[in-house]
Amino acid sequence: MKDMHDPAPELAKSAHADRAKYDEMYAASVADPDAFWGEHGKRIDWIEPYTKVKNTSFDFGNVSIKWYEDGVLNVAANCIDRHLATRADQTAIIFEPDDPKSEAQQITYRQLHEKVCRMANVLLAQGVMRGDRVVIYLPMIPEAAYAMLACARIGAIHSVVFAGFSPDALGNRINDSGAKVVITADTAPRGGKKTALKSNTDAALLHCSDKVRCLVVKHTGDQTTWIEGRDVDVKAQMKEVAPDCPPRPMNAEDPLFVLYTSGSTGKPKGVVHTSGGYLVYAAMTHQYTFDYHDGDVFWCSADVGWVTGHSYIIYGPLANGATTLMFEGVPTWPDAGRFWEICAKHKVNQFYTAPTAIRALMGQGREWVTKHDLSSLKLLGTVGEPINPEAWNWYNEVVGRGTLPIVDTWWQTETGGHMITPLPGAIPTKPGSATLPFFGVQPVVLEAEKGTEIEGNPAEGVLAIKDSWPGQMRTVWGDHERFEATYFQQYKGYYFSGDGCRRDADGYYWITGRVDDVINVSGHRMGTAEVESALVAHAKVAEAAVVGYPHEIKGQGIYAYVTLMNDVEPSDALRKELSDFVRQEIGPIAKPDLIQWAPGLPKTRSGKIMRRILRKIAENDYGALGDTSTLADPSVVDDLIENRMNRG
Ligand code: 6R9
Repeated sequence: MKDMHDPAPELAKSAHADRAKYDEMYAASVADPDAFWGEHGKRIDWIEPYTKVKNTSFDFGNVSIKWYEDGVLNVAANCIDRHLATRADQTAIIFEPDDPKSEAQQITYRQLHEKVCRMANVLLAQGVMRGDRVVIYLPMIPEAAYAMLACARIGAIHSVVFAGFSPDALGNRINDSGAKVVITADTAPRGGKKTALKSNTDAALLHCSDKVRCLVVKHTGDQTTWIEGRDVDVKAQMKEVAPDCPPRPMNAEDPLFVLYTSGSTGKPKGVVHTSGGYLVYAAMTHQYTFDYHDGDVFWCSADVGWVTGHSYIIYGPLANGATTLMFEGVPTWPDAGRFWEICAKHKVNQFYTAPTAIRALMGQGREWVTKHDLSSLKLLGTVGEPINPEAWNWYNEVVGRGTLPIVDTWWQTETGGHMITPLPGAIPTKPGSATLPFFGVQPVVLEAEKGTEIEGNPAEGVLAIKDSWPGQMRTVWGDHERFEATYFQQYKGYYFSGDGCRRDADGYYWITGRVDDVINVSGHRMGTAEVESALVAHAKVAEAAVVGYPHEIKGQGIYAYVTLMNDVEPSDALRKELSDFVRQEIGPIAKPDLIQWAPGLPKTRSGKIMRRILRKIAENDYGALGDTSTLADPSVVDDLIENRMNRG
């Protein structure tokens, strides 16, 4: 196993950046951010050019982030209209349906323009105005892209909710964002199974204002309930309205979308991204990190319900005039070769996925990969969680023929785009390291307790960022105080990522995972507090504590310690009942993998649950519990160890 992989010399020559260029651009980006981003902001079209570039403050109590603040643009026009003169007949979106026997669709930029305009006119006809929120609860189908871009076109703010989320989770997001409209589909096929999105939406809307309209994409044609006056057949309406809709001029700092993500406290927070800086950053990272060139076919296998889908299926690629692939299905259905079959079929050039998918496919054997012609592939990428070196090496050897560059991209919903990542023609990679910062990004390693910057290498601590970049989130929807408290309070003057990290002797960054109460299940963020509050909402549960534990495929699994009400008998049937309950409250990804009955939880005298201890027991590492002397009742720990669920 090699620990350093150099960029191929041919690639260094043809890539957007080689090492010298990276060094030069990086140095310029941090020496004079105004000049650097002033120049690179020109990569998109402005209706009125900006005269100011950066206006940002990380001072706790006065955090304010503005980029290009007097510029005027339209994001949808940047992703569609400006390409029409040169690439109207080029494919913008390739749609690969769940069922491999159904035909793929190629949607050109001209067709995309018409669909988005029609969808925008449908929204306008429903009374959606600039600044209104639209919740999108759709499968991975072209209509999801049309809906997002239609919102951008008319200045509405979209909030995409992952189709795997439950009615409750959907309802909470509709209410928190104050959405006027929700766009859904009849049913969503995925891996050969169907999710009843419309009936989930019906259930969610029972808890929302009766003014919320429900736009339904008839995707499978399955029968659904229909409420006259509230439900609208989107495809039928799209045929009725005009095929053109002028893009609305928007300020650079007008919100483009709100995306809910888990944090360390109970309620998911609405991460707000605005128009100008976000688009510049998504487009620039897409071009440089993936070394995207005109004519390439780019595939990001994420769901549009996650930030990765926003930035690297929709906004980054389309702003660059790329051909972007949308896949409705899953990597293992009908068989473990599906990803590679699609790469071969559509001659994919750059492929971007998550370590959890790689680990799941690794176990199925290399024939599923090698029987497909993957010669079109030029680059591989990963995102979502730290990639273990075994998975990196398998990806490299089996999929990448030992020669393709792998970009391990560290970033977050909050950051809008890649933050720490190798550039493929410039930076030698090491399996498991996200390597070096993107242009304009100034990472620092802080000493966790004191919050002081650790200078020199190697260093280990928590990862923070010293100054703003254009793709940074601006606020938490409706709660700027929470924004400041979450990211700027603990370490004054920095953006705190919530991740731990180490910087090695070469200055390379290695992300070690979350240091807060967030677990990363298959690359999806789950707040332990969210799962806990779902559990305690069950009538038989008195108390619950949730932690992560190492899981072979998912990266982290969900381990729940549950204290039952006095008169309740524990049983396996009750375990299943509680799991199903969490699934119903939040969605399948939040379902606990292991539930341990806990007669008591380890608490300090002030009543704080000592999660450190619970984590150790869940990791089956109970020999090293550390100091337990502050526990109110140390004997509960012995019981927990004896009845631990993970003995692997
Ligand atoms: C884009 C995305 C963010 C959290 C982040 C970190 C983990 C993402 C990673 C990674 C190690 C990588 N994470 N990429 N850890 N290496 N390349 O995933 O956004 O869903 O908000 O999650 O994911 O812990 O803090 P999001």
